[in-house]
Order: sequence, then structure tokens, then C-alpha cells
Amino acid sequence: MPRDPLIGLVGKPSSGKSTTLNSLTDASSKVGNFPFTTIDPQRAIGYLQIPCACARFPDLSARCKPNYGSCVDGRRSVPIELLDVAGLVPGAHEGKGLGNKFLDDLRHADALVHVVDVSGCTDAEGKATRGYDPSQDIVWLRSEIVNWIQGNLMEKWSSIKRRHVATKSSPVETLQAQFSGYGSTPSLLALTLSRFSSAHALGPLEAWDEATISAVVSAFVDDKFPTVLALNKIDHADADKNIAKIAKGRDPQTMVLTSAISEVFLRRLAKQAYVRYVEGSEVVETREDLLEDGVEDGGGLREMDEKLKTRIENLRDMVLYRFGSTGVVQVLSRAAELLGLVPVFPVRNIHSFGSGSATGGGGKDAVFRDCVLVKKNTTVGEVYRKVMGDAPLAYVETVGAVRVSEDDIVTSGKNDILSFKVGRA
Ligand SMILES: Nc1nc2c(ncn2[C@@H]2O[C@H](COP(=O)(O)OP(=O)(O)O)[C@@H](O)[C@H]2O)c(=O)[nH]1
Ligand SMILES: [Mg+2]
Repeated sequence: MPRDPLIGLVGKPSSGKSTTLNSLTDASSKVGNFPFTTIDPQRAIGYLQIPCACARFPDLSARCKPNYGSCVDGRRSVPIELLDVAGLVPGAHEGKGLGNKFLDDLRHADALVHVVDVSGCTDAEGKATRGYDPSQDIVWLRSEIVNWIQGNLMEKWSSIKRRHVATKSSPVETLQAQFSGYGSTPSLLALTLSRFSSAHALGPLEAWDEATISAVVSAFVDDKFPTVLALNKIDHADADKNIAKIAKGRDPQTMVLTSAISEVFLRRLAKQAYVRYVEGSEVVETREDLLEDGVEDGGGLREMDEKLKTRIENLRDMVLYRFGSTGVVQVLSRAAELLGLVPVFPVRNIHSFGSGSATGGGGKDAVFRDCVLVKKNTTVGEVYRKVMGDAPLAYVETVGAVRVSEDDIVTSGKNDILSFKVGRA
């Protein structure tokens, strides 16, 4: 059965992992008691913003009442699990810091967010300094992961080799036996190995030298752990030159500029009724702004003292107007894009899109109560087993009561609204 996708936050101490996690999980959109809210202190539920299925049908938005998360004007916040992988320092794979403990946590992650302190005010160990070059962190952190996996492999390499030859296994079979603990699949490994062109042919596995093994492990890490860089602390004056250096020659899709502390601050002020803030946007309104716009009683917002007003002004100038937002919400969207996550909307009734029950507080007119996130290339049948377990499946319908096959790959906008009929066909 496919697991729920899990996004791991990595980065050296004091880069801002906990702040980023808090900024993403302390959402006002958190309604209902999500069952996994307190699995352990490192795990939390963030909210991924996606276009909701209700937006495709006129007049349905008002009746869209998610069981978990929220939906505002067709923008839906869907719960997604986050893991704070703390304690990563140079030398971790040899046991420095928390050592292999966090590397073991990593196994469960589908994508990584590497939180980088771009202010240059913390060194590789996370100690306070000035003028540190954060592009180094990107290099060493990745090599820690590669070295960890390679180290585990090299320890057993001679017996792996012997078994490979004796059982006449394919390279994918042999590697899958070694890498399944990191969440590999045969198709992922086939993809990884296909990256080596005939010009850089790998040759038979039993003849691989250490450099070849290293290249294979490195390619596997890229495929298994797609990574978004969250260049954090952009509110700091030293950030600009460091960002420019890191951005050079990188795919911009894998990079987001963030100020996690600003997001935490804005959400707190909104909760205390000092501002109106649309999470993840550049829109912050104070009582004065609203009064100016003719909103009665300033929208009921509270008066701020001069100090607080100045902080808001600075935050607008340094972060929101310069970068368009605090960036943290985009971090999750980017990670979801890298993973190719597809939101699927299981409904009881394919005509009304209702759940057919009045439980859960949404009323019996509520539509699109459920949304599950699945990885790309997931089939309709796999979604069924994830949602309904082992019960026998009679047939599946999508919009217009059109039958869909269990083997169809779910695709956004095509067959992502599904009604499962339990029983014998
Ligand atoms: N200036 C600035 N400081 C931040 C930002 N995010 C986190 N910090 C500060 O960096 C320090 C370490 O943050 P923390 O989240 O505990 O880092 P962790 O060790 O990676 O979990 C704290 O003092 C935070 O207040 C940010 O966006 N801007
Ligand atoms: Mg922390």
C-alpha cells in the first residue's frame, strides 16, 4: 500500500529548520483534529496549497468543506506530513553530532527541503560567525548523505559482489536488495542506472571500482531525494550576495527564498488580531490600512504601538515587497512539484460529489470532503487500496459517471475525482 508522502527538513543546526516547520504548521487553516498532529516532536502537519476540484464546477466552491485543511475560493490547503531531521553536521555519517540517528530518519523522506542560512551568520556547525559562505553547506550536506549510503554499501561490497555473481542477478535486483531500506523501488533504480550512457558504461557490477560505485550512489541520491533549497534568512542584510552565488548555474525551480521568522511573526500578529494576513502572500493589512480603504472599524483590528508599526514596515520593505512573500508556502509547493504529487478527490456520489453522510460537521450538502496526495504514476487501483484498504472493488467512476480502469494512472484534471464502488463486480 502506498504511504503518505513525507517531506524531510534538513540543514545544519540554527539554519532555521524548526522555525520553518513552525511557520508551515501553525496555520490558521488548521481545522479539525488531524490524526497525526502529534506523532512526535519532530513530525508535524504542513499545508500544501493546491487548486481544488471544486473550482472546476460553478457554484460548488461555497459547499466545499474539507474534512482536513481548508478550501477558500477554490484554493485548498491539504495536510502533508513534515519531518524535522535535526542534527546534521559535517562528519555526521561517521557519527559526529547525532550521527546516524538522523540519517536513519531520512530514510522515510520522499523529498527534502534543505534549509540554508544565507545570512552567512552561522558556520558549518551552526555556531555564530560573520561572512561564512553558505554555498559550502549545499556541498557538504549532500556528500554526507552520499557517504552514508556508500559507507553502508562498501562494508558489505565483497559479499554483495559474490552473491550477485552466484545468483546471476541483474544490477537492479542486487541494488534493490541493498537500497530498499532507503525506500528505493526497482523502477527508480532502473531510472538511476539508465542515466549512465553508453559513453560512461558501468560495465558488470562485479567489476565496479569505488569511483563507479560512488557515481551510482550519487545518482541514486538525486533520484531518491529530490531536494528544494530553502535559502532562509533573506531578511538579513548579508543575504543578497550569498543568494547570487548559490543561484548561479542552478535550476531556479529547485530554489526558494524564505524568511521563516517573518512568516511566524505575521501569523502570530494575525492570530492576535493586529493584522490581516493572507498566509504565504504579500498582503498584510493593518487597522490603519483598512480604515484608509473605508473598511468600517478597521475590520475590528487592534491598534499597534509605534514599535510594532515600524517592525511591520521593515518586514514589508525587506521581505514582502522585495521578494513577493516570505516564501515558506512555496517551499512545500516546490517540493510537491518535484515529487509530482497528484491530489486525488475520492467522493461517495459521483453526481453530487458528496460524501453521502452528514457526519463531520460539513452538512449533507458538503462536497469534496476528502483529498489524498499520491505520487506520480500512481494507479486508480493503488489509490483505492490506500483509501479503502482490502475491501473488494466492484468498479470505479469519474466525472459524468464514466468508468475508469483500475490500471489507469491518476492525472490531475483528468481522472482525479473518483468514486469507488465496493463489492463484487
Ligand atoms: N533573521 C532570521 N533569523 C531566523 C530566520 N529563521 C530562523 N531564524 C533564527 O535562527 C535561529 C535558529 O533557528 P531554528 O529554527 O531554531 O534553527 P534549527 O536549529 O535549524 O531548527 C533562531 O534564532 C531563529 O530565530 C529568518 O528567516 N531570519
Ligand atoms: Mg531545531
